[in-house]
Amino acid sequence: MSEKSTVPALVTAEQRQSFTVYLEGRELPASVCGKLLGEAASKLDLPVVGDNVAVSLHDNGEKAVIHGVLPRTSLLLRKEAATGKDAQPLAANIAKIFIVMGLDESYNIARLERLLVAAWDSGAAPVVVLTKKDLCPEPALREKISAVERAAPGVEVVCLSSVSGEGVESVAKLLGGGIRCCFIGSSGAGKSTLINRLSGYEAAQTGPVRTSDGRGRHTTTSRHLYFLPCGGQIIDTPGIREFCLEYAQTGLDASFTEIEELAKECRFQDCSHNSEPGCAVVAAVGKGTLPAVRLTSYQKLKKEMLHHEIKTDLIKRIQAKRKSMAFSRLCRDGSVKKRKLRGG
Ligand SMILES: Nc1nc2c(ncn2[C@@H]2O[C@H](COP(=O)(O)OP(=O)(O)OP(=O)(O)O)[C@@H](O)[C@H]2O)c(=O)[nH]1
Ligand SMILES: [Mg+2]
Ligand SMILES: [Zn+2]
Repeated sequence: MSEKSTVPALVTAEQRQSFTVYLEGRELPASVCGKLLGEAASKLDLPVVGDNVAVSLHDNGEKAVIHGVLPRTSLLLRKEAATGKDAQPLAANIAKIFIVMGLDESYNIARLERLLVAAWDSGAAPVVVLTKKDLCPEPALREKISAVERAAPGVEVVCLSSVSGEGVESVAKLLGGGIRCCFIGSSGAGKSTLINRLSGYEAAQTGPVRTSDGRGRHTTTSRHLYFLPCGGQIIDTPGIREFCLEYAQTGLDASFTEIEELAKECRFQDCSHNSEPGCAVVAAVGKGTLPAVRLTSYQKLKKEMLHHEIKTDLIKRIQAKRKSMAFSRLCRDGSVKKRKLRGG
């Protein structure tokens, strides 16, 4: 059988099992070949938006079949609640992750801290984008920006209004050089509106927030990559309801660099910064050099992470035990059958 000739393409959209790929200046519908589906050990082996893939062309070049995924430079994963299920890949090969948060009801520091951990963990650099500046007058604006800067040490913070256009140019600048980025954030934060503002036309569908509580209506339902006039690429994602942290120690350390730095001075190497003697982190809170809220957030996320690790490990252990029990049953049944065949 002759081997199919393949060409490189970029995955630009994903809807359940079907994809859209970009090659030679146009977008084509694409599916995944049976071999790739069959050999995939988990979702991580299947294509995701931002992936460079090898495709063969069919139906007079109108359809593509994906045969392989090229190695990734970064991968943003969304961990679902600790059900033991695989993490869901959201976007691949991204240089920066823009965490989009509105300065309206969508403003939430605890959620931002959680998204920062996930972003750092992906291998891409996070940027915080505060939208709806037009809805937040001073002095609340200054206070909100300061709290964000405290929660995101060493991370660039951009403040803008997609309605007036103020500050939008700074996002376009960050996309310079044609880099690929991804927008994440809660529903209604203004991710798709900002993409439209950067595109110069209504590329993405947007929807109003609920008047009762300011929450979004989950307007964007699938991931989609947009090519922008500034040369950059943005992957728009649906609003995230929950983002569970699991095995994200690297991301946690990168998000709380000031605590990691202080922890080097703690008397005990495995100090939990609770009540151990000689704890430099607790001492910094006492002196007022580290805000108490930062330590509380760190402890909360760390506790949650450890809890999920234990729970997931427990699920894995139970699954392994079930498998080994099923295997020994199979062996036992096999020997019974053999004995019967031998007339034993
Ligand atoms: N006043 C104001 N409204 C904005 C701004 N950015 C977005 N909005 C409004 O916020 C609402 C939600 O915007 P979307 O862009 O659909 O939000 P999203 O983050 O894409 O939401 P999902 O697709 O549901 O995840 C829309 O009514 C927008 O017009 C802004 O900078 N200022
Ligand atoms: Mg949207
Ligand atoms: Zn300590």
